Amino acid sequence: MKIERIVLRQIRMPLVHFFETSFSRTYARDIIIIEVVSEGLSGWGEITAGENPFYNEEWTAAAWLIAKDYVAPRILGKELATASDVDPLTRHIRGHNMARGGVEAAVWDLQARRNGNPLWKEIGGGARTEIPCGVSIGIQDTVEQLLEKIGIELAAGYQRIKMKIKPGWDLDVIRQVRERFPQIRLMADANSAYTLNDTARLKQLDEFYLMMIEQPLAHDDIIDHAVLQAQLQTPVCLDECIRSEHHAAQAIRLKACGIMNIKLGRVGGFAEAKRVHDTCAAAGIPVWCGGMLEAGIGRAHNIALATLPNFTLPGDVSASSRYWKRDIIVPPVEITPNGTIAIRNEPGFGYDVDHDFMDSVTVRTESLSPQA
Ligand code: OSB
Ligand code: MG
Repeated sequence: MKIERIVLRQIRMPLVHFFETSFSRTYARDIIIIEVVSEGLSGWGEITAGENPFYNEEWTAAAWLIAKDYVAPRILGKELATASDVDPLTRHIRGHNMARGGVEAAVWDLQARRNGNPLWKEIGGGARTEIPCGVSIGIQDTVEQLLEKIGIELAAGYQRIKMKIKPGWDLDVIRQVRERFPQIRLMADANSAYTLNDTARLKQLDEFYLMMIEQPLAHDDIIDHAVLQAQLQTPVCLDECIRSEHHAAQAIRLKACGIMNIKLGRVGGFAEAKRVHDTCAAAGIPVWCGGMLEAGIGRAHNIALATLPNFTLPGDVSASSRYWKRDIIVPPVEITPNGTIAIRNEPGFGYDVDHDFMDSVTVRTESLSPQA
């Protein structure tokens, strides 16, 4: 497979509701969509970087430059035996996994279409025909608003609730959620808002029998998480600090977590996501698929990823309508009354790109060809 052209496209879409984490509040997303073209077929990917370098070091404007100046030139015009070749060809770019991963995922989608396979099959998934879904609910202006949102998502069928926490929006709020919803599968995501100095406070979480506490400590830390996990009953789940299979193996060796969140972009694409998955599976660490407020293409890639066997816990992949008035794919991603997303059998990522709508929200494009 020879990639003849790569088209970068930036879209801008307002979120239906703002999304607030311990690091920022987002009202609208600027997302880079990747199209890779070969022999009349297109494969599609999405770069999952945020608008600001606050979740990790990547952001839309920088990801555009990395994709254009470093990732694309390393694969354009090369004869690729398989989509697995993209990862080693771009690996010596330090960091910028989301920019690398968006292009890598597009090549997997292209390969799936060439072979007439659904993407989940192409990556070796297919362990389930429906993926279990949870929702991630941001920090709200009031606890009453949070309780109301949780009620709505539970009524829709979602299997677990993740609430964002930070100092000042933690124990008291979780206590009120637990009083109103004593039985639900509940977890909290701190996005690196605490340090080991907060250990006594974090230990108080144990009384709420949470499924897990996600990335309580620094974004680039594994060691302190191991120190914390030894003192908590609540399982620690790692997100930000796991950027590779190597990190996953180190976290497991140090007993830094009981659960891992895998994000396709954060680890640089499907090849590395599968290696993280396999390492966790071998160690008996369950994983789930995280989200980055993706538009439909990234969302569909996450659904394919979550069909690998060790994705046994409900992930953060939920219906398009929770984020967008209209998505860039048709049909939009929907959930069943059981809180699952049914996988699709069409070749590639399984949905159609809504080209007219995507064009209407596009703010810039650039078409790249092999250098002479
Ligand atoms: O930490 O999982 C996270 C969104 C943006 C950045 C980081 C995170 C999140 C989410 C939302 O929790 C997941 C989603 O609904 O896409
Ligand atoms: Mg997280």
